[in-house]
Amino acid sequence: MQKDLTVGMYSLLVTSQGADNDQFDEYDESATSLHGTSDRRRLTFMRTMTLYFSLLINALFLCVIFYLHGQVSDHGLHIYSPAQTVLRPVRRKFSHLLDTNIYMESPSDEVDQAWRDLYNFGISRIPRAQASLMFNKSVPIPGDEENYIISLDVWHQIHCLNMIRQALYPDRYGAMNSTLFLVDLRAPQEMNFEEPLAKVPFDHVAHCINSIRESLICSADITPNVWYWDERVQRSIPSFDVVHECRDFGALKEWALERQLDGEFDTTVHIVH
Ligand SMILES: *[C@@H]1O[C@H](CO)[C@@H](O)[C@H](O)[C@H]1NC(C)=O
Ligand SMILES: CC(=O)N[C@H]1CO[C@H](CO)[C@@H](O)[C@@H]1O
Repeated sequence: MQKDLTVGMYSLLVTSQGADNDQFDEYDESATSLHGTSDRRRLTFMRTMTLYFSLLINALFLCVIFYLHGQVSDHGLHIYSPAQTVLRPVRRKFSHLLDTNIYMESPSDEVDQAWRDLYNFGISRIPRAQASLMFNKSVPIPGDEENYIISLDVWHQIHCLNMIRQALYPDRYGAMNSTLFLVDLRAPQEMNFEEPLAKVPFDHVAHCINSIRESLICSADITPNVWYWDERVQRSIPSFDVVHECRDFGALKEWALERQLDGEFDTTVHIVH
């Protein structure tokens, strides 16, 4: 859209410049036949000046277009998030190839807890005024209709990575792939309460792999990884422990903890809003 506009404005400028020159050529021809060489020189001078002036105007317009275009790119598409007020860029060095941490250890209660601590506060309650600014809308909380339910996608993505991690250890966590949703997506009037709940086939691990894939493609981290010369092995080795520009995860966690929805959310109550 923005690009089309830019190209459109640019071609308009180019076209109008062309039209100016055509007009000038016509005038130049008739002037030459009527007057002498001094007039002709003056005309040549004026023609040159007009050309420079035209180029200058075009250059100025291009600067304005690139400036506006740059502004749009810098600020993204403006999809509102209620957590945007705590976004702070931070520098964060990623792990070295041979580093280890608790999230990489083989499963234990401690490891499970460490993973849960990364996301299990992620269901949030936000005021109606903020909810109304969102691109996609959510629903009010039954019994607390001035507030709406949301969850920042970062918590969902980490939960999904944890699901995939757990799928690697079926002895401890069971077969994650066989997780079926015990929800009935039939309309209430079609429900036959004699029958057990319909099981909707839902492959949680496949969903999570797809979700993380979409998230990575969406955020597309362009931090350059580097190679370094290792004297001992006498070759260049790729390295991932470089500094990235990140979002302040601690600030986002604090944001979510302050707004954590406590208690149950009755999903069967429809509030018309
Ligand atoms: C979010 O908005 C998009 C674009 O209008 C729409 O296609 C999608 O269905 C919406 N999702 C939800 C859950 O409302
Ligand atoms: C590897 C594994 O557990 N696969 C199972 C995933 O779920 C389907 C359907 O429930 C089973 O048929 C697979 O054996």
